[in-house]
Amino acid sequence: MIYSTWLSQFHSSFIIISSFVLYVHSDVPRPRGVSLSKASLYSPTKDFTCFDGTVTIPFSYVNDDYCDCFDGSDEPGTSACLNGIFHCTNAGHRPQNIPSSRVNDGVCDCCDGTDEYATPDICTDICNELGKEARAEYQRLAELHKAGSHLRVDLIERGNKKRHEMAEQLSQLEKDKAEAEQIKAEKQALKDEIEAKENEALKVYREAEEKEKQRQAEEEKQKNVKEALDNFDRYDSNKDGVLSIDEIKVANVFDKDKDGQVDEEEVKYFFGENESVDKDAFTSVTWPLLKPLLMMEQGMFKPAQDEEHVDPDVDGEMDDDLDTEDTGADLDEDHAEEESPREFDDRDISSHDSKVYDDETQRLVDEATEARKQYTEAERTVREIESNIRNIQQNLEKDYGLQQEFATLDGQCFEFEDKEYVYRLCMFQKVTQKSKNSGSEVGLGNWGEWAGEDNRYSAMRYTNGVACWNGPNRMTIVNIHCGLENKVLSVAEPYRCEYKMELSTPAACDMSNVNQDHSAHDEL
Ligand code: MAN
Repeated sequence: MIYSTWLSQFHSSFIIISSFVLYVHSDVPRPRGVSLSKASLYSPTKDFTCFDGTVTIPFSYVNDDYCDCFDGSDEPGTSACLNGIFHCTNAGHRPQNIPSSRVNDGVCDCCDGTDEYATPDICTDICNELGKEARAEYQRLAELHKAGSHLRVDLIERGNKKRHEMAEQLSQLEKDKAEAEQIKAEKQALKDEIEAKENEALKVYREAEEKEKQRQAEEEKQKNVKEALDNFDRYDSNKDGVLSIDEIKVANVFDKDKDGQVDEEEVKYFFGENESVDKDAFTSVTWPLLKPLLMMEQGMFKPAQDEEHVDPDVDGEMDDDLDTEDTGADLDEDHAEEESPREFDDRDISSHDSKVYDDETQRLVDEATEARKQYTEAERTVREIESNIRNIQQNLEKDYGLQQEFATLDGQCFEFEDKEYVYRLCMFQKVTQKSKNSGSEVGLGNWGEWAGEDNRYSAMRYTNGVACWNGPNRMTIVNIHCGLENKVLSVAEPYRCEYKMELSTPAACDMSNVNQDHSAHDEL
């Protein structure tokens, strides 16, 4: 109540003329800015109720340049309401709705100029001209779509056939897969059975191998002890069975840092916390530390540790330390043995070929090898079939248009060249850009989805291309137009690393799209 009282006071203070200015172009009288379809809602003999139903006002308040309705419906012909809509009839061309804020703003928005009624001189009615052009364009499009739709029918037929074939292939592959899995299971059973026998037969050899290893390890140990003791005797000059600090001070090999003397640190290194070592301590503590140094001096061993710990400089004195032919020979032999392959060192059954087994074992090994081979092949066959199934399923899941009109285009590639690049669009796969200078190829996106606004099949989106330097991943929108051939018409990069392609294809020649435009046109 308060609101309407306030309203009537407000309105009474204006001399309102504009609300009575009716748009007389049409047979149906209606306020300025009102479309034919809404004319009945504005009756001069009744109060006006805003479209949202919230307020009812005297009809004289309509188009009085004061906004009464929240939805702007009382001011279709003025710019008083921020959310108002001004309708221009545009006789001779298409009617148009514009935001009422553009009314009398000095810019001709409607081709009939009615939006600038306050200064009628600034706009000329160009609707007939525009209408003529639009009709000619419509005609051209209609003819193009008509011609293209024959090709489209063919694409639809082929697309459906392709889909049908894919479905058939899929069911065949499902059968093949079941068979292949059966074969794989059989081969596995065969392999397991033969491998069990093979394992049994090889057990003897493995045990022998194990024993041989232990024997060799023992032999090695003994050799090492002997070597240690031989060396102990070399340095134990007074032959008292104990190696003292004085005794090692004269042997240059203990001068680990090669500074010309065996100092305390070196003694500690070789003797632990002791003043001397007996044969046992020498074998277990000193010898493992000393042996690598001797080997190094012989050029047989290079430790993996830091270079700093290794002084490769071997002088004459060092040679003196090693002049016992026995020691050198021992080390040589040792080294040679390290390198030589051991008879049963390899537990990998497949490499048992080079080994000598008794005939029965060899037969089992051969049989098992063959069974393993056959199983691996059966396994590979299953994997291949599964991969084919996945590919077909992925294709079957793809949206190739309401009538499969885009199906045959899948995988077809079209190129476009500009000054710098060769662009390549592989339908439903990816878009690339190849520099003419460097020849390097950059991915501009992989098939993502249909992205048209009114008609989803009017644009494709390819996403997740190569990342733009300091920016997002490259992406491409492909706008699809009706055309008699499949062709990339143009490529642009409106924003950095965002590409726009125009593609013509008969798959998009659909008369119903043109007819939609035409029906809008008919509203005239
Ligand atoms: C390349 C091309 C261009 C792109 C720049 C962005 O030169 O992919 O299209 O704009 O990289 O750094």
